[in-house]
Amino acid sequence: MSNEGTPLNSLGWNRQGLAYPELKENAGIGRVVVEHRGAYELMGPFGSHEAILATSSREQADDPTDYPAVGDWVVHTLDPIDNRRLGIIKVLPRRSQVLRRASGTIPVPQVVGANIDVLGIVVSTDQEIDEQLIERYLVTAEGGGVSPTIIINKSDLGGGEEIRELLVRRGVQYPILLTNAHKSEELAEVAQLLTGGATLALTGASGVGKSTLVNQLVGDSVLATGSVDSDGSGRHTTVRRELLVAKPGVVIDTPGLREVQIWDDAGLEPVFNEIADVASNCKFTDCSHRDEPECAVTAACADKRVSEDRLLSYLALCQEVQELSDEIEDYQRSQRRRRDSRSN
Ligand SMILES: Nc1nc2c(ncn2[C@@H]2O[C@H](COP(=O)(O)OP(=O)(O)O)[C@@H](O)[C@H]2O)c(=O)[nH]1
Ligand SMILES: [Mg+2]
Repeated sequence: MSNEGTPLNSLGWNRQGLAYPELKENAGIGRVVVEHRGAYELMGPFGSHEAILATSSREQADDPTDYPAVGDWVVHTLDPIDNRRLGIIKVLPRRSQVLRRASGTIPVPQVVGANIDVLGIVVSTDQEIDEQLIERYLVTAEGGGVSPTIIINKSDLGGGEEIRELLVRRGVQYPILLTNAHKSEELAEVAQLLTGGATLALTGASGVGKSTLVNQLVGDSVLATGSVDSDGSGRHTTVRRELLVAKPGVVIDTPGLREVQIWDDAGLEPVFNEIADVASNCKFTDCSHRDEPECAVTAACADKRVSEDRLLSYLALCQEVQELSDEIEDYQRSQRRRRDSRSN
């Protein structure tokens, strides 16, 4: 592992809005560039290092979101704590995060990316466009305080403008960029997203061109491209890092973002604001916009002020959130029961 230090500002520290904390001797600050099974790789002024949680921070982590994630700023020891790896003492407060439901049967959240300014939702002209999936990503971004931008890649193959029109006509109200990832001179608008040390995370289906985009932004072929398995396995990659310096900012190509089950409803209102606006006129404040009388949303849908596709997408996500919150409640109840029976 290279031990050349990277200045904090090259990693986007200036965007974090944190005063440099007072550190004990023998401690430093780094950014998490990849996480694998409870071990982390950090980059910072002290070089690139593998790190694990120090006991103190393990004890303080009582929620899955307390653990470090790619993009986090952490305070770490300067010396190994297990002969090999540095210890992560503390995760610094996040300015934003991308949350999803962790895979597995237990309903718990997982931070797949932290301190992200822009989520680039990448689609490509040679793949079917899934508007509902795009909306799911938009909700995920908004819910975590991240600004989304839709990137329609492979515009050189044609059909990009049509996809843009489709999304605009549908009612998607976010910036949409057309790109050809093979031509760095056509990526000025994407490069613009890195202004001022911003962190741009890219998400989207396999094969849309995320790694090609990252390589162009970094200015080096650091990530393998081509027909990669959805989990990126079985391929040689030149780096294992997910977070890369792309002056003046930072880019993240996070496999964990490729599947998102939304964790909460925070992002629904901003993404579907035309529905939220009308919904305030429904007769019932808890109207589900399905079959209640005097529902302003179904009325708006009937006279085409709200698109039916958008409403269906919105209702599907609402239902998903509802089911998740029921599941969380069940889970917490069973945990309480288990605790009670143990203490009796
Ligand atoms: N024509 C065209 N091909 C592209 C473009 N961007 C990426 N590709 C190709 O699409 C394939 C998948 O790209 P890759 O970056 O690995 O996609 P990822 O799975 O999203 O990371 C590769 O063969 C790239 O060369 C583009 O803008 N135009
Ligand atoms: Mg890739």
